[in-house]
Amino acid sequence: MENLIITAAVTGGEYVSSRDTPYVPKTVEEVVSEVVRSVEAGASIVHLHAKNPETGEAYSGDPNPVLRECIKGIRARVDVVINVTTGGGRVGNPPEVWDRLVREKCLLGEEMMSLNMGTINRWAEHPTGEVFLNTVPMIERWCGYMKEAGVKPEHEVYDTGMINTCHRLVEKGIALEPLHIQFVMVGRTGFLPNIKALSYSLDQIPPAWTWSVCALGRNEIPMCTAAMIQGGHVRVGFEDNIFIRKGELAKSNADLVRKVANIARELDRPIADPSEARKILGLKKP
Ligand code: KMH
Ligand code: ZN
Repeated sequence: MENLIITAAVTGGEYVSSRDTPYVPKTVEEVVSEVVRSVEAGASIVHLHAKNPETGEAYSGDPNPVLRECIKGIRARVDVVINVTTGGGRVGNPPEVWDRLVREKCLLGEEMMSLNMGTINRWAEHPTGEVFLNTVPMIERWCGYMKEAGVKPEHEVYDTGMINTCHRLVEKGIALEPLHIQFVMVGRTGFLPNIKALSYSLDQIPPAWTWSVCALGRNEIPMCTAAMIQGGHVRVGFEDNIFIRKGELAKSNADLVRKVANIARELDRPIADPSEARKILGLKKP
């Protein structure tokens, strides 16, 4: 089995703000500190969204200058693979500008970006409304921009049909194999977070593709454990879960990283550092 890649989704993304937990990072400096703590605890990838520095909500407006500042701060302090969201960055930005914002994100010089593989009803309340819009033409264009810029997509798959869309990208020559898939087990409107759904999904992808799992709330740690056992990689962090155990808020993303790292150690699964993660995913350091 490959060493375990732990992704830390530290910012809370677009669903988690200071209303939910006082520990969510809001300012650039807070985001950078959470990244450093998470890397020290075992994360080799960090997934970034831009945040409103007062409220911890999604940044409304052009997220790219904020992301640039976060990246600069992270690069000054720690080596880690940076994965920039393309699913976020829509609050306050009409659909006509999304393409330009994604193109500009490809030029931030980072190694990975999320690529959401289909339209889905929102699984929780969201400021942009009820639908998370990711049409096939959007996916194809954005994958093309990433390919041009040498950025590796993390294909975010929320249900089984989206696996077919991944295969179509390969057939059309838009995505280069081996793909890296993130099974985003949000429940409600997408995959239920259970082992049967995961096993079925694994049967649909070639063995050479790499894959990871994230799940929300109390399902995060059990589904990450299921992934670890089957040779997959994991993602934890405030974007998906703010509790370290029932009724107790995690004080830092690093607590969640440490929790899965400890489980990996108990399972005798070594943890990948950033350079091992780059080898596993075929990344070129920026
Ligand atoms: N918020 C997660 C459930 C993205 O940022 O593009 C999925 C995600 C997607 O992280
Ligand atoms: Zn995200």
